[in-house]
Amino acid sequence: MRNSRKILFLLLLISLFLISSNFVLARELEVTYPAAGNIPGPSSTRTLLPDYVKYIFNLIVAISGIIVFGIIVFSGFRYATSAGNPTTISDVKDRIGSAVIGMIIILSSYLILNTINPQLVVINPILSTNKGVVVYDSPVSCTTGMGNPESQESLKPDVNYIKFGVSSRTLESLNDKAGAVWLYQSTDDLKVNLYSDLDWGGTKQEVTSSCISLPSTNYSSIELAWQNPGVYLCKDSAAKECSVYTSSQPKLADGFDNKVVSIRFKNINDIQYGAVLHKNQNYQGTCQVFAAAPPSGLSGISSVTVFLQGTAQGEGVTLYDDTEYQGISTSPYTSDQASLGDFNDKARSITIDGNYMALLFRDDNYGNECEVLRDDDPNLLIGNTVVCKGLFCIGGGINSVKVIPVKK
Ligand SMILES: [Ca+2]
Ligand SMILES: [Ca+2]
Ligand SMILES: [Ca+2]
Repeated sequence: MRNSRKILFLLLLISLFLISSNFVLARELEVTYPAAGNIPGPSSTRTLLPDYVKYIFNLIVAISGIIVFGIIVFSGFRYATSAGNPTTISDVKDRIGSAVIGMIIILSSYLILNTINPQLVVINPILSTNKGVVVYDSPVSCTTGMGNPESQESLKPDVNYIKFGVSSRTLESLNDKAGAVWLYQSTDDLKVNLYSDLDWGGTKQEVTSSCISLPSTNYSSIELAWQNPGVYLCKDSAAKECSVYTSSQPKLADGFDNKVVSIRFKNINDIQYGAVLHKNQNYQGTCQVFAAAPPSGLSGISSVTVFLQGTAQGEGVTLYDDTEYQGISTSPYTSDQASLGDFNDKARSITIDGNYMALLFRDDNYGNECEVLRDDDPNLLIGNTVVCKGLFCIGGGINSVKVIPVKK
């Protein structure tokens, strides 16, 4: 009897989860959103999945909170009127226990989703295709088993090796030794130098072929200078220790979160990169936009929107004080607006006509929470971060806008 009640209650919660998910997703699709959970392609700026998860989660917590509250009130009432009947008391305890367990299950499912999600959405051509170098601590033959460090290891069990995707200030983990270097998956777009001292100091040894066996010299640091076009986010102002981005990433490469101090752009022909650097993961928090390398001094960067610079064309960015492009609208902007004046905090939908990308800011002078939009949005209250309402949102609404010409 008790067990069947528990099962019934869990089933109710699960079906609520499913019903509310479908309900929210359907509503999102109604307002012509891209399909939920789309993995961002090279041209996409936004990852919608975290927004959906957040939205669904909030709804479920609200509904479950009401249910749990209702159960506790009802159980409390039954307890008060039980007149010490042991069956009623144990039944009441049971109900409250089930409600709490249900709540815990919902909260942990969110934690799991939240943990898995960043990995689902991170794709970086360079960082995920395992391009880089393998450095061996003692000389190995370039002809035998070089294509696969694992087989090299089986040939010579005492040889240690480490894979590098970006420069390293130290080869401490190889006891400051490099006996051989093998470049894998990439030869054209990567230049590799070994240095006798830490921090790329002392004498430099260029690695000129895809595999090099070195004399028994000690090396203490390695530089991987990527040549391919993209946005380079670097841990040092000399731009030696960099991760490369050719598409927007809700999370920086391993070891680069909050560690980026400088940015570089490598462009080819008519492709010119630009980047919006966000303080938080998933393109949230404050942001700054760059189309050329600034002096170093960046800090706290956790995600990046990569775009291609374009020429201004089209009407521009228009804001409306109602959803679905209704109500009073601003005149189309083709240049930055440090304050929207009377229109501050009023925008509820946005259209972008032509080759533009819009950066929306919560405060005047491009301050506070920022959000990048490339396309029209009929409802800035759903699935967005910059416009918010309620107790926990101070000054929630757009006060300033940057209008950036991009290639679409
Ligand atoms: Ca950060
Ligand atoms: Ca929206
Ligand atoms: Ca505001």
